[in-house]
Amino acid sequence: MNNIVIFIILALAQFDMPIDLTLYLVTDSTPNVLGDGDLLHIVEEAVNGGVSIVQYRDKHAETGELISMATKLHQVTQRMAVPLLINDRVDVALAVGAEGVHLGQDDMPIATARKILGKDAIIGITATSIEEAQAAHKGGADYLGVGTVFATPTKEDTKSIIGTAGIAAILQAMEDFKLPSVAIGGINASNVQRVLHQTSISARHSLDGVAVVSAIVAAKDPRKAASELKYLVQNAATKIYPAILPNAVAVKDTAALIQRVPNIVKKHGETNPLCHNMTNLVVQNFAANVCLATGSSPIMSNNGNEAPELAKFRGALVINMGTVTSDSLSNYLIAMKAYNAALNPVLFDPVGGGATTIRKDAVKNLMAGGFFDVIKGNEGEIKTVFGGPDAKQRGVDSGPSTSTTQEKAKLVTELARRERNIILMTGSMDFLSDGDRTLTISNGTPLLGQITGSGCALGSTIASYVAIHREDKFLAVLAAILHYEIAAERASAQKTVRGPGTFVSAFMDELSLIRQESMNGKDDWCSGAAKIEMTQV
Ligand code: 3NM
Repeated sequence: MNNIVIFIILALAQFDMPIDLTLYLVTDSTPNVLGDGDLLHIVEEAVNGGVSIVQYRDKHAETGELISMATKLHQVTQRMAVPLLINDRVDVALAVGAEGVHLGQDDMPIATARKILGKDAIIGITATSIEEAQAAHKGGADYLGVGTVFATPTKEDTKSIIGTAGIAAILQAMEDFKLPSVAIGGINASNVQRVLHQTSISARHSLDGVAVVSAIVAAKDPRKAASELKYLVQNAATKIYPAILPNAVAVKDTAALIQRVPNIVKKHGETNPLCHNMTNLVVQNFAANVCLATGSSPIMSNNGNEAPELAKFRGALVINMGTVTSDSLSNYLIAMKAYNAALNPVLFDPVGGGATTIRKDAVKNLMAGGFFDVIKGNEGEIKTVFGGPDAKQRGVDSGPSTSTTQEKAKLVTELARRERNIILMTGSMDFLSDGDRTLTISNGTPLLGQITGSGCALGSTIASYVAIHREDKFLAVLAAILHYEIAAERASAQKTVRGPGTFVSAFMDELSLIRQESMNGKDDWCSGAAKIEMTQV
């Protein structure tokens, strides 16, 4: 057999295999993305770097031009044994013998395209909603392009930005008839692993890959960009921001959880982690003192540009939206990216998140801009993060609750499952969930509600605990809460405490004493006082 025949057999065999969506390149010939680059060369480099499937997308070229470029691209992709799909144009795909097409919701119906292209052609469909995804499956699509994940300058007329939560909802709805799926919109090397983590409902229901335009086409070195993205996609399977490490056991028994807490408090005191606070002006002093008393090393810096350097330490970042200003958001985003990239934990306290349009938008932008290991807030704030009709809030306080215990437990559990992180909803009873375990915690004292910043300083305490106990972040958060709330109980029980003023100083002392007791191997401060209960959702 000569080489050409061997090559054709290999190429045909390749397309009988399941479609490999790991790294899906969509081309763009507009000056904003392609610049003065040579598309043919870029595609060749990208495939060499690891792109597994290519879609030729050009919304402006005339038919003749499309056929000419598609023919050249097809020669490249055939040589490299990856499929070439044509965006929208079934006629062009047919003319050049491409392996298939990618169709939008307003393009030719799948059945018609199938009739024209035949049963072996690859037909992909763009889906923005569960309904569109289900219709595509019914119509016989071979894969889905789901999005738009994040707003992107590459395509400004997208139907809707659905975020990682929207992608996860589509994947979940397709549970029974899994169609290979790839996400698109604003994906690049800095967020691809988070996208894969947050959309992966389970091993069975996760994305098969990601589709990118500018992250490769506009890259200085498309081969390097593709190879880096491929590596990140393939290694995201190890779950980059897990709530619990694979070798750790998710302890569910409350007595066993309580038993583990003093040791974690000890470890926290011994490790003295950095706690980087981007917090509001009202609580900076109080939060810094709480950090010192509990055993972390505080830095209060709202300048995002300091974060890349600070993120090199194995500490944690707190983003507390308490006094959000016009330039806060960009600083938060820079800092969050730095901590995400260093795989150090980030805690989000969406203070007053539902109170104004500016804060609601800030919550949305931050949720799209990075990964939060822990989101902590009162009921109003957690409802804002969850979204939907209940997301209203007056001021920064939660206001009277209208939800039952079961409803609150369900809210935190669903949000933790959706965001694939830890959710803490504070109140007279706290609700803590990692999506698998949901606890209520009834420690604390009403005096905590009479001093400013007690919730914010709890956020700082939690963040530094997560930094030192990454193997089970849920347990780390529980340890921080118990340290904090039992200290408050002990302070409030003292004879010298007559109100909020004397409470603050006694509270600082008790935070420090509990740390010292734990470092001396004592655990009775916790075992006799912790009031936690596991809730079934
Ligand atoms: N389709 P980038 S978003 C081609 O949502 C395309 O269906 C989208 O470009 C959709 O990777 C998009 O540069 C552009 O953000 C994606």
